[in-house]
Amino acid sequence: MEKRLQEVLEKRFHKTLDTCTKEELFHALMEITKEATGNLKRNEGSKKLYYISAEFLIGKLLSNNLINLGLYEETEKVLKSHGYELCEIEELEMEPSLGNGGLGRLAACFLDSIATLGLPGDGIGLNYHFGLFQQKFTNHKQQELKNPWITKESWLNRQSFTCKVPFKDFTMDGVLYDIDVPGYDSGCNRLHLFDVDTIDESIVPENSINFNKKKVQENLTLFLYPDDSDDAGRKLRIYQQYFMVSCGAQLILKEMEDAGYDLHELNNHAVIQINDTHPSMVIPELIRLLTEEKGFTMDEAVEVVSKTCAYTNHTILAEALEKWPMEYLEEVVPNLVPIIKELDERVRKTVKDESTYIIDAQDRVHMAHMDIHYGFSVNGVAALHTEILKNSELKNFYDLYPERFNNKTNGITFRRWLMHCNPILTRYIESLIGNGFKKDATELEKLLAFENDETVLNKLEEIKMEKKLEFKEYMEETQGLTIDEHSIIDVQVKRLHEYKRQQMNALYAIYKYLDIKAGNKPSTPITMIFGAKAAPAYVIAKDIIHLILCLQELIEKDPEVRPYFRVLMIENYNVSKAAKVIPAANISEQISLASKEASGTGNMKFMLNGALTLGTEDGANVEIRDLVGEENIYIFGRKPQDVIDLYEAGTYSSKEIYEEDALIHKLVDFITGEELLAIGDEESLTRLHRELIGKDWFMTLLDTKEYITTKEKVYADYEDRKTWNKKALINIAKAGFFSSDRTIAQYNEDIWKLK
Ligand code: GPK
Repeated sequence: MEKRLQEVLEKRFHKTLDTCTKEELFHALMEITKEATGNLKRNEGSKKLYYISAEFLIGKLLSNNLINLGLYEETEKVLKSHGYELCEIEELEMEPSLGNGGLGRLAACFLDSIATLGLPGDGIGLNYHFGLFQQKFTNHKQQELKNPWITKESWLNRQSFTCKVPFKDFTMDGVLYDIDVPGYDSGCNRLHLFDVDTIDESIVPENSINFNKKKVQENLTLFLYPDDSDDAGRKLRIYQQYFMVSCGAQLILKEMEDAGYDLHELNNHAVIQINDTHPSMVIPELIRLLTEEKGFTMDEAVEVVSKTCAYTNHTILAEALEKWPMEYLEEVVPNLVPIIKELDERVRKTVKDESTYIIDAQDRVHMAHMDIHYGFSVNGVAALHTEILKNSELKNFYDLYPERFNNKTNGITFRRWLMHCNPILTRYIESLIGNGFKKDATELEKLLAFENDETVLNKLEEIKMEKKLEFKEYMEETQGLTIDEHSIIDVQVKRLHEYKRQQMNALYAIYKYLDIKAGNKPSTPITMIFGAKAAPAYVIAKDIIHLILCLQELIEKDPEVRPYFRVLMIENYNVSKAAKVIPAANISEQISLASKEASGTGNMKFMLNGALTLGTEDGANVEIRDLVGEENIYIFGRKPQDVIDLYEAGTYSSKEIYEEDALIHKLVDFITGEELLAIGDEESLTRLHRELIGKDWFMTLLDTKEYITTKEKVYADYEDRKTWNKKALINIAKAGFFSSDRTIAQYNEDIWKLK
């Protein structure tokens, strides 16, 4: 590595390792890493997976690629001997922001594991120039800025493949950029990101994310639609989706033909995993291409496509299940309309249950319905989630096709979420149980042998302290906030959504503030950390951010409270920041309304890094509890079935709770009390107050009391550090199940069947 680095630095900059700047070193390292990845052998086989997704939240790649190539430690040593830290150099990389949250990050973890398991499988998506917006806090509010992440030199490699995508009024030329995806000690796959050359970045002004939505040729791949819940700006989204699937379908068919396969046997050589409904139009698009260009009859095309496509559902929230008005499709993709109608007709001929039709009585096209009728597999992302799909949300489909339904509990790549973000913990684990866990995560269970070993438990605590100090330094540099490393670090980081109930955590903060004001000082100081972006059009979500930032301000300025209790919000929470805060956390907040969080994956990252979960019986929290045991997790709140029944009965009234419970009344009213009104915006705080009392669709007040008691218990338990450390060790030891290598092995075993 040293020799190669010197060569590249000399050739490109006429510098050496001792005279170059950090930027030059970064560029040289990137070039070498790209070259090494490009030299890896491609994973191959007679059948190939295409993972098609509107989002791939890959994060920075330099360190992770070095890890996967087996070059990380050597590089670190070489740099150190010349006075550099690799972690400083990696800061220079821009973070690609090609995803919103969990769904996009999952796709990125999956790519890593697919390559690592040596399976031939490529990602297909879009090359958004500004990706997801960048978040700034001004006047205690979220402000959105564009995020230009693509630099002159990047991981993107332009390819010669091009294709034509026919819209109603014009045709667009798709071009392709690839990013190499090296497996850990394995071969390499690719992430295919489609783009258009006519994009005009200059139509977006500085300091905003506004642009003319009508000029599709110029704006198509500018932004990732910054919304994973509601649906404004819809037509552009249909343009994006169709562009993605048409380019993807054309690439797939070309690769199949180039390999010499008969397209009538497409399903023997390709499998397409549809990541949520955003890529669903790949089904009618493939049928269109096969019938219009490849001489297939409709029957033949429908049959082979149905045997090739599989669908993953990531939510039961109705507003996130896409339903496009037929009118829009007619305006944007008229080519697909007759095919979608034909697919719907075929369902109507054989199925009585109208609730499963693709086109409903209001002439809306239900994308998930199309996926289920014309795919061979439907999976949920955690055991509980899949059960809810089968028994309630998608029951009518389960009755029709029980054999298609299966569960694939999510996972995370341990390369990024342990080896990269927590090298000291990784090295320590290795010293205890050897390095087998890096290839087989279940070997982490060997740590259980040390659950009563005080030296080991103390060392775990020391490592946590070291990660807290690193995080402290980072927060100081980036936001000028000085964290107390001796405090208990209690973290809720994830997209801002009412169902995730950051507002309940904020009510706890109010409770604690008032309690300290009343003279009850916690024995160990508490630092509550939030990090969250809200969809720009999601008003209440932004009000919740406002509330948290106002609380932060109130407490930071209060010398009576600040030494004991603080509320801090990480600005522009993203993958890189996740990798910094998660290893520093003691408590992992997973407090969604039971039944609403399909899985969660942050919960897995925290546990792997030795934080204890404070959570509801929701998503993968249930599986975490089953693995670690009741005594090593803090579960509270209404159970999923109770919540489902409450919605069914329609009897939940937050107003009743507010009026009958004096404590809750006081906490909620604090939102519009004089302290916060002196800091924040009256309109925003009043709207949130009104929402919590008048609607509270995600039942915050239902669980607030039990949340407060449980959290008090967690903080009290932290005082017995030995027991706490033992719980942390058990969490790490049991995290192996949540490796995405396991998840991907199961996808392959049950769905993809690649060799
Ligand atoms: C689910 F439907 C969606 C969506 O649009 N975006 C998104 O990030 C998440 N998700 C779920 O909310 C998580 O529970 C889950 O772990 C994640 O997808 C990955 O499956």
